Amino acid sequence: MLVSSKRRRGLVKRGALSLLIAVGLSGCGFDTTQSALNPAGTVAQIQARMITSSFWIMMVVSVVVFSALIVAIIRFRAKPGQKTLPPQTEGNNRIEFLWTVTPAIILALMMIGTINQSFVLGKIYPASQALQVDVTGHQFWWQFQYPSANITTANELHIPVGEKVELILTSADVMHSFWVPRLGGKTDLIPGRTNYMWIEASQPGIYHGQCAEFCGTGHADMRITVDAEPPARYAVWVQSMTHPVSVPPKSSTLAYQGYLDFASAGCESCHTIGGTNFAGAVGPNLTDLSDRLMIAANLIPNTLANREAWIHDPQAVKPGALMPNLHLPSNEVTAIATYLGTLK
Ligand SMILES: [Cu+2]
Repeated sequence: MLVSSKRRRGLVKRGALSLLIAVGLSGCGFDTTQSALNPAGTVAQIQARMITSSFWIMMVVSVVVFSALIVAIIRFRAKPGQKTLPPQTEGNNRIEFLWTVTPAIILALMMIGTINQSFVLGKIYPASQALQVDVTGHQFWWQFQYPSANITTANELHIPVGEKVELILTSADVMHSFWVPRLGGKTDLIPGRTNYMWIEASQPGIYHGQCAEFCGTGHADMRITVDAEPPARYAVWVQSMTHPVSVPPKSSTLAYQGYLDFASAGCESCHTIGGTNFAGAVGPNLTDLSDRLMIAANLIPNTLANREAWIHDPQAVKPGALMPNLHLPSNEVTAIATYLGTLK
């Protein structure tokens, strides 16, 4: 059938468009902010190298196998009029030997590489060799504690660039999994058990991650931000966490009112704020909150309006959030949100 060139062009265009939509729908994008193939740290680099080298070895194997298959299909297909079977070669010792030994050698080489790297990645670094951070998974947020500096924070992990960080992982409730793809693979946080993983950022930046083990309604909104900073900036952060400015002066009327409301509304029974006597241990530690980029486990930017929305009705912002709706009047909500914005 003849197809006019106009019609052909139309078909090509429609075909290209369908392909584009198919790629889009399959989630196949070019966003590499959470890609294990875009490593930004030693561990992730080792893992990405293992992924790509196995991929290319398998590609070579596939090309060889499929080429042989295609050649066999074309060259040895039945000729027209051919009635008898071609010469049968089963039991050819040389070929049997070759296709048993070759894959065994390839797999053995890959196994040696993998086992070798498993020891590198599985090493547990003591405090003398790496910054230690205790990570506790909660429904649905992350707690980070730095025993050496006596710091507790939530959801945003600060680390110095170029330094090994040993993460000591456990859970306060159900299973979670710590996953920041550009810094390293996943490790589970299991109640009653301690797991270890180390990371080392090779360049400063903000690295995103999320819980990778279904842990309840808020699982998809249980996000992690890692802020990898040059050592001098990291030291400034440590300083601000260990010397927090947490009680607003009485002259800053609204913030001071928020400070009072924080206690009277009962927020302090769940939250700690360093530098005050608010010492609740159920919810995230809010010390230095104004320095955080995001709130609600990195779900929404840390703005006054978002803090108000969150305090006003946490479940509306993040379904499944365990912070109760205290039904506070809006003037109290605004005062508390303003106060939280002053925590440095
Ligand atoms: Cu989780």
